[in-house]
Amino acid sequence: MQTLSAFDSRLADVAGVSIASSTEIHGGEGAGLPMLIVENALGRAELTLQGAHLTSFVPAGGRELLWLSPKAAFVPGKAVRGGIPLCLPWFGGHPEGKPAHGFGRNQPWTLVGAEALSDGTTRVTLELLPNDATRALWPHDFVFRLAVTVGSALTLALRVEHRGEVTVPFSCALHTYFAVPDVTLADIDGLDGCTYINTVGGANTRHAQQGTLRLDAPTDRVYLDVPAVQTIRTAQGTTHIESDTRSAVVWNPGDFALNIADVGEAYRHFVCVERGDVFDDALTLAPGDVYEKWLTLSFS
Ligand code: TA6
Repeated sequence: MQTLSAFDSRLADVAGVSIASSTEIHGGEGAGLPMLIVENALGRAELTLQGAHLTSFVPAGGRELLWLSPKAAFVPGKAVRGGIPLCLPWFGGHPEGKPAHGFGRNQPWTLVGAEALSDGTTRVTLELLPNDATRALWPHDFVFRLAVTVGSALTLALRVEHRGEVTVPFSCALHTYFAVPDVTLADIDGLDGCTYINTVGGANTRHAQQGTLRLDAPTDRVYLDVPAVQTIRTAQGTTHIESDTRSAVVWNPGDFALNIADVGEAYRHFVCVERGDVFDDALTLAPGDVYEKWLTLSFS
């Protein structure tokens, strides 16, 4: 299992970021995964070092914004179900049958920075560098970095530096699972007029979104060239999603989830609104290119 080096622990101590195993926090068997807990007067977040994967964010005095499956397993090499998996360096299926959503979410990232900022927020920075497993899937040098800033809002700033020698296709998404009391009663705004690709059951049809989106059946849609802000409104309040990425993917498997071992009936309690650059909004990275995008989540 991945462990925190003495250097990692020192960084965490300096910033008042604590370290725990997923078994201590979420139960389960075995050693679990190492986690960071980032807490200040404005908010609290949890993440696994594996995948630099947020699993919880609660603004002070507020409610949990992220959905974590009650069946989530914290196992090395397997993406945790819920929270914010990072899908990169490709989103969705791979033409050569490589693992869906890339390898970023399955790899052990390293804590490289932790600081308490003057505005009361706390920032931790994690990094992934190439290793044998990534080279087997993607034979290119790179530096992936994720800076996570925890306050009354949660901001994820992703930086991808392509250090390889050839131009490569690149797509990515911050695959956020939002906690909602009932997915069929959540109003999603900020997509009106956008073109979307319906991919349910392997379909690939294009449509235009009209008005507010409500999910009453299995949904898997890629919205292209979206506005910066989307909202999810429920009886509990409104979640705000803001990003400088171009795409938004809206996913809930509905009762298909009964065939997904780590979701099941719990599908009723989340909706994924994922910001990223995917499908028509995907790009290529030339040697030396740097891709930098951010996502901010808040609640009112
Ligand atoms: O983002 C939507 C999606 O690509 C769906 O098609 C669905 O498969 C989902 O992601 C979850 O993928 P995962 O590999 O985490 O089971």
